[in-house]
Amino acid sequence: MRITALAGGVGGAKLAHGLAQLLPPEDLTVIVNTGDDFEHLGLYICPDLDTVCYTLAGLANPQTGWGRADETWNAMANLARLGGPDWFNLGDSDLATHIERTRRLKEGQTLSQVTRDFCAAWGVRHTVLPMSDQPVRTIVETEEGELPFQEYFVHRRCEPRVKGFRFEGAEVAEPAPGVREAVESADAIVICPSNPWVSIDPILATLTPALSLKGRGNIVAVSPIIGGQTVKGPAAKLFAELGIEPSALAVAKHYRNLLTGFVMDAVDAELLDGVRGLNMRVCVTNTLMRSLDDRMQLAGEVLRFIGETI
Ligand code: FO1
Repeated sequence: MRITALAGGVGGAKLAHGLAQLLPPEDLTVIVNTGDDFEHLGLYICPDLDTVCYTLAGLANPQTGWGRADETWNAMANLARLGGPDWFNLGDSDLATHIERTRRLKEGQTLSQVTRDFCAAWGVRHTVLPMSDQPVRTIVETEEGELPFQEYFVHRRCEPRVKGFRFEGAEVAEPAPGVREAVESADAIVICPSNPWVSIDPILATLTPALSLKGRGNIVAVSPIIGGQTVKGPAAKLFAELGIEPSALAVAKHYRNLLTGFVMDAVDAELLDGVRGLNMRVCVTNTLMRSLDDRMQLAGEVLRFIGETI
């Protein structure tokens, strides 16, 4: 079964990792959000792309989910001592990724070429594609004005109240090479349990002008909201600030025009009829991914759920 997964940060990376344990490399492509990318300290940083690649490679920091396992922080400590900006934590091993990526991009390579080479070097055998080789930037509209994503997310710790989002460049950016083929040849598209507003919407905004996802057979989303809370990150806070009660049902409604199926946690079973009322099939299972076994169990459930209609 050929699966194309759409993923953002840590939650998305975990499900992609589970899927990668169960599917051969030729049957899984992960399309990753690059709306969080930014230039910092003269380096080109792709947080979600790196989170997905490090996770698939088994190199991710198990505590934070982003950055590298067994990391050291000498460069950051010395940068801080010199009075440099230290609000965005770049470990020594992680820095090598940004330095080499920046060098290659300046030389004229594309982000997808660099990602392919890095995946080969890290032993990632499944295909990981940035959503586009051209810049798309998530801009957070807050009560204090517009903020670039990492400025809002890390520097301001998601404190300013959010009014909306826009994805600068999404209307002109083209899907990266391989994205169209991955979408068109997939038996199903899996929207990973990533933040709908800032991880998945930038991908959808970038892909849809060029290729319509709707009506392409199976499109299944896994809820990142469990019992009204997010496992990690600000999705629940964003829903609340946008005037929507955070819940798995709210996630299903967010994607309602796209989905044929929805996967949500057993603690949300009372929302089942509400989600079914949106005209989609529903799978209720354990969606909390604490261990590798959890990731594989959820990935297995998602594949079984999709298999019921193929
Ligand atoms: N997230 C943080 O909350 N604080 C950080 O200092 C931080 C550093 C960082 C460095 C490299 C990287 O790949 C990711 C990093 N992240 C950090 C995570 C990242 O900013 C967000 O999780 C994503 O952009 C949202 O998906």
